[in-house]
Amino acid sequence: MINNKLNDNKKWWKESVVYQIYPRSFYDSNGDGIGDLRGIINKLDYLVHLGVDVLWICPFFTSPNADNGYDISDYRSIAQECGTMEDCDNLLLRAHQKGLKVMMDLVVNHSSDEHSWFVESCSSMTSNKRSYYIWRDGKSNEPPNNWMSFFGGDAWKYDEQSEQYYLHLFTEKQPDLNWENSSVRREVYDMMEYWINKGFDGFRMDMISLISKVPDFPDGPMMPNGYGMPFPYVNNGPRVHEYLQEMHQEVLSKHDLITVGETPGATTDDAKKYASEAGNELNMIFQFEHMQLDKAEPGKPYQRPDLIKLKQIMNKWQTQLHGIAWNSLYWNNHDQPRAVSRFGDDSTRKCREKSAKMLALCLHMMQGTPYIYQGEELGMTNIAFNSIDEVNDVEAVQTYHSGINAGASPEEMMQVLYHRCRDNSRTPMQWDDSKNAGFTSGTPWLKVNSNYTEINAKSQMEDSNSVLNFYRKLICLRKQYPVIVNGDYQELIPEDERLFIYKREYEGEKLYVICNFKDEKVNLTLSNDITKDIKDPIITNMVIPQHGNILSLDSYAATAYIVSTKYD
Ligand code: ISL
Ligand code: CA
Repeated sequence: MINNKLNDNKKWWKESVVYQIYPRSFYDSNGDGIGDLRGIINKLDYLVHLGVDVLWICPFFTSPNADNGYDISDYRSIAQECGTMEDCDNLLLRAHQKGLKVMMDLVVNHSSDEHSWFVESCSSMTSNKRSYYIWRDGKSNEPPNNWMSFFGGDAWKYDEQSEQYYLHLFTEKQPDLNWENSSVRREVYDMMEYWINKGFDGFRMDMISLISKVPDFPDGPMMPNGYGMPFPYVNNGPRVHEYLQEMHQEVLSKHDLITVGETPGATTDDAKKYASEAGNELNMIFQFEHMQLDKAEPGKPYQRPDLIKLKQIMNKWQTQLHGIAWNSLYWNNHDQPRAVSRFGDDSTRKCREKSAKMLALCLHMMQGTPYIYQGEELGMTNIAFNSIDEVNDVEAVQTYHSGINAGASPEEMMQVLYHRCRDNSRTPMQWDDSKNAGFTSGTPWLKVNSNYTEINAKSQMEDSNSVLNFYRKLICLRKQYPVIVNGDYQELIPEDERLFIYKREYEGEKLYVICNFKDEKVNLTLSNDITKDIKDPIITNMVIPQHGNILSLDSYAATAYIVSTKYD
């Protein structure tokens, strides 16, 4: 009998794999050293070959680039270095012709200070744009409260002319929009419609959990550096769900879109509100818990993510959201270090390739929509910059200087950045082994990782055992086996410090996933039931010898089995 409830919940974005593009670093079509929209068009066949369904393209709108496009000065025009509106139309047309959907980045917690709204807002206290932003009086020559911006320093900037302060949770060139003002919300919804009409199929919503602030702006909990933390008063604020429900009613519900909200600090309970199956806000969110497991502090050895904790987090999200809300699955993005350098092992070529595949398998077999960040499918790694002069990332530069001011040495701070810097994932895409990894014929805006002669798309296309081809296979499997999309989730041996093993089940199909996260051989003794179930793996990153009930798992071994009991 067909289960109507499950059928109702069948959605294309649940069955899709998303590929994230950081346009500046993807492919440069005109030799100015900066990736652009035509560059993406040039590489569409690569993406089709990989098998992904949806592209998420980071911001390419007009911007002074204080934060690489996350500071937008005109929401309806294309940044000159990225191309033209015609390029954008062509990109949508070509992508759609090839069966790809395209989602854009919606950056509306803040705009650029060079946006005409902000310029007008500053121009006079009586301008009708004044309340598009968050202006407050100071307290006896001090800012309105003790908040620190997420990138360091005051979260308030003084404006001499009006003698008031404006709020900026990120850099001072990113003033926060005032969502309390219904005209601001209307502007945002109209702008979304504008891009939907052009053909965009969805939105990744930047820092969307920050759009509603506690109205009286209380001081935040004190941090050792003397600033207060704004987070408790700005994240998941009092009206955030009201706003998103309004956005849903006004815009999202009228179209068949994919939506994902960036929501740092979200718990599974928050996710059930933002991304409930009932569907009156978003399709899914990016949670951050697994991004907080490692620690890089000046002068201290780097602390890798702990597998037990990682498993607990994944387990929690997999089980608690099942049937209630939808997960997004990711190991990295343009703000995070490279997955293989952080959760895997990039110390040798062999370890890198094995562990990159292991991570891919572990994530892609879970329930949720997987996101691949450009270059992850090649096993691209972190980069060791020689000095801060080579770093572009505004957050990293601030971190570096505040570390130095607090007494750390440049070497210690560069070590911290080696593990944390957002530029780790922003180095140019490694297409081939020619100069600049084939990314540009000019001078790349950010240094290319010198390992491109060994890690690049061209050589991996030709090698059936490559990380790239492993990703292709994983994507194919998702289309083949409904258990991957729909199955429930149960973790096996949660107390094991080396292995991550889980089982999923759906309508007579069972899926077993076995991953060795460690650089050591592990003999795994299986129960009789499981031994009976597993025969030929549907995918594996190496040959895994089996003797009776024992699987010999070499370092970073990863394998998955599907058993169908449908016809038993
Ligand atoms: O991921 C982080 C740690 O390195 C965060 O500080 C990150 O910057 C934060 O998650 C915000 O992300 C988003 O909004 C920022 C922008 O700089 C990021 O690139 C974007 O993804 C402000 O728009
Ligand atoms: Ca260019």
